[in-house]
Amino acid sequence: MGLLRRGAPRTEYDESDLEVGSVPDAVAGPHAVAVALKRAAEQMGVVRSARSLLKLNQPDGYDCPGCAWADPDPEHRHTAEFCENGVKAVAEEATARRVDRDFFAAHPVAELAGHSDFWLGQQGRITEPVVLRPGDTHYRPIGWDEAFALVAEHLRGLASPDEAVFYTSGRTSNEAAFAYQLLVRAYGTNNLPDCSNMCHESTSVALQETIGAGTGSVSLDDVESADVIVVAGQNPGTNHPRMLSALEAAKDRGARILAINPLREAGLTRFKNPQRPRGVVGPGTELADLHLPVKVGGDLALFQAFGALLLEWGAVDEAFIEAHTTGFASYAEGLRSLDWPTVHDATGLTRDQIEAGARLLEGSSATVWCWAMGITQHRHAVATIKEIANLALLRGDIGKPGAGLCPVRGHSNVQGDRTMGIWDAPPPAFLDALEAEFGFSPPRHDGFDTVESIRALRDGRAKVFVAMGGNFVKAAPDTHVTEQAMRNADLTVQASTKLNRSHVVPGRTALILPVLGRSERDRTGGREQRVTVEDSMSAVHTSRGPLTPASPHLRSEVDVVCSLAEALFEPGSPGAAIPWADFRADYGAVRRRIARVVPGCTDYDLRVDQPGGFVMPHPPRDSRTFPTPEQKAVFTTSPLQVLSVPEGRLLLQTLRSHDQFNTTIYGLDDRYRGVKGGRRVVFVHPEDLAALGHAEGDLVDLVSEWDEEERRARGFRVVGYDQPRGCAAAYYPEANELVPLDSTAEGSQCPTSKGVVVRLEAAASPAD
Ligand SMILES: Nc1nc2c(c(=O)[nH]1)N[C@H]1C(S)=C(S)[C@@H](COP(=O)(O)OP(=O)(O)OC[C@H]3O[C@@H](n4cnc5c(=O)[nH]c(N)nc54)[C@H](O)[C@@H]3O)O[C@H]1N2
Ligand SMILES: Nc1nc2c(c(=O)[nH]1)N[C@H]1C(S)=C(S)[C@@H](COP(=O)(O)OP(=O)(O)OC[C@H]3O[C@@H](n4cnc5c(=O)[nH]c(N)nc54)[C@H](O)[C@@H]3O)O[C@H]1N2
Ligand SMILES: [Mo]
Repeated sequence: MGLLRRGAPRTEYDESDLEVGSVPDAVAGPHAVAVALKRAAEQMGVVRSARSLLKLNQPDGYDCPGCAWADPDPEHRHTAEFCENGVKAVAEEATARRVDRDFFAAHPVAELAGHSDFWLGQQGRITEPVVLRPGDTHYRPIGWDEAFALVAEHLRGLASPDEAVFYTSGRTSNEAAFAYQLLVRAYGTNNLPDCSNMCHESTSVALQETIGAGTGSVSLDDVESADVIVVAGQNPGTNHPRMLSALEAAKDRGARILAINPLREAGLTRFKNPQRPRGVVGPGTELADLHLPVKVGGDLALFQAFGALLLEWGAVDEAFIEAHTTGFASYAEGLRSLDWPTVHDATGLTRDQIEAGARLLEGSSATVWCWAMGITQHRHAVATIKEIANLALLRGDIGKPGAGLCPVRGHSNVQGDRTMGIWDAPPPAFLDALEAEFGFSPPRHDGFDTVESIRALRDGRAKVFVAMGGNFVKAAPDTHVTEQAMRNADLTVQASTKLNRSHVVPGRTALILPVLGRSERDRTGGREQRVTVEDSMSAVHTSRGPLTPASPHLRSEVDVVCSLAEALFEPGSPGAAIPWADFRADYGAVRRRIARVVPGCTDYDLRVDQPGGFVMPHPPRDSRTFPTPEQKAVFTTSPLQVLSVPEGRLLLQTLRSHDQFNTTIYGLDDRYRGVKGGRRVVFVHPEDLAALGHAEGDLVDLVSEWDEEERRARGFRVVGYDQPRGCAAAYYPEANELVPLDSTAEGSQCPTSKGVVVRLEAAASPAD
């Protein structure tokens, strides 16, 4: 370690360094942690690394800014309660590199726009507010008060509050999220799109309809004590590495794991736990007992087939069905006529493979269903998740120890943000509670979600775009359309920690407001502040960063919201009556309002301080009560849909490499898939390659075909990779330009990032 120095930012990468090797058969282990610690020391220095990592995910520390996987009980936490990718997330945020006024003076925006996302992110933390005015070539420093006045002036000048859009990325704390939605609704709109519109929205819609609650029904204990755990459309080895420890604990107790994934993801097949001696020297734990390599988009058919077999075998919990559900008869009726040839066509699986999966479920005394983006980002995602709910209901697997629904969320606080009211379609009861508490009439019509916001900006129906974190331009689908939409805006405002693509695709006027990150001490109002977050299993707890902020000019997100509100609301207006100064001075004042407005948050300010926090109520989990209109859990019937792909085309999914957090690129290696030194690759089955007249290593353009439109992403290297025939994979966000804005999930409007019809064409030139 002593030899490691804080390196200079790495420069542009060159895809000619790309190497493709073999896929490892085990993940994690000491090597992974060593890689991560080296990165941390490079970015932060050794002392800052140690100080920050020892507080990560500890009861008196801060919540990891990586994924939303739950923490063990305080007494079961390790001193080092983090994973390789958590260390990378902290290193990225706590880096010692800085983007200051000299940096902006040296680099015109046009030049910055020519750099890769990797390069932009590597430049360091933004240190003071900057503005790009119409006609200017460079961002220039601006004072905080002047910045707030500028935003307020734009917002007040709009013909309607619905001409402004307020995006949130799921890292925002509960306090900031609550204050933000309050500001936006007091201003007069529900235009609160968030990253979950591109993520688990399909889950929220499906679960709300079937069990009456949009969140999962399990605790970490349930996962660890399950008999069978299904992991569908999720790559935990990369995206939720701490989940592997829970899977390992479950296996130690005899659980079996069913992996459903077109790819044989390394994390699911073998795991070496760096926390345990056996993981360091031994062979590790074999995780998945059965892997079903389903075709991309084939899960709806697979889950219907599971249902049909379980019904045929009489493997159903009749007492549960009778007491707690409705709609069973028509569900069972629908499955009796299941069209098996279509099932095989859709799944690419044989009857034997499907039966093997169903036998696992049949023999299980308690099943936990985990899923993520491989399920939610398809045209028929909502229907697919409703089938997961059907299977759980069929087996009585809700509200029972060791069983339940476990949508594995992405961003560390995406679930909390929704609980706090970051929602373009808020439930009327939430608006009633806001109205009663704050005495203004919130808008009652739904706002714009992510896709609708892009359309509105594109068409001139929205003119101001404000982002509380995230990288909207790069995360959203249809990159060229989204970029044009953003450039159409009169004003774009980004509250950010690091530079990203959204800063270099500005509106006519653009502001960057640099904020504190999760790892930093927050002394807003002259006192030590803490914030709260909610994890994927509805546990709410506090988070307090240990590090000195990257710059003395940074403000907290709560401060930014409150200060903007003070600049925006004219004296005498309902928004001005809200005590923004009190909120900023003491976040406890926000928490006391949360307690009175948000269901399940009684005594919030007291309960979050219990060790490990508290768990949000969840009627299906807690008491098998289902707050649907029928007051029962609802079996649903959905038509069997198959994603058909014309001859000579492939169905492309866009996924994450092991070296990124969403649009933040940490490095260029996807170790678990054998890729080194590059990201513009497309994974295709070797026989499909031969059939399509391409060879490994060829340079191709990916051309997406949708509704008679074509979109082209240039210069991808072909990598032969085992997966069902007819499927392909490329990395997000490089492939986002292929995802059509109007291609969305039915019922949730989530972009279909995992189901894009493409053809490969020999590339005329390398990537532009
Ligand atoms: N290190 C790291 N951690 C992260 C993130 C990150 O970028 N980096 N992102 C965070 C966020 S916001 C999220 S939402 C989560 C995402 O976590 P994941 O959902 O695991 O992320 P993806 O890489 O999109 O992986 C999707 C998986 O689904 C599979 N898949 C694709 N299509 C299908 C299909 O049709 N059926 C089935 N059964 N499987 C399919 C893919 O092969 C892949 O294994 O991770 C969070 N954690
Ligand atoms: N094709 C395709 N597209 C996808 C997906 C996919 O699988 N395929 N996945 C989708 C999913 S699941 C998601 S969740 C979205 C993600 O969409 P976003 O949440 O918008 O994207 P991120 O890349 O997570 O945002 C990173 C930026 O957040 C800022 N940031 C980091 N920490 C903080 C903080 O503490 N405060 C503030 N204010 N800013 C901070 C930094 O400036 C950083 O550059 O992308 C979606 N897009
Ligand atoms: Mo996500």
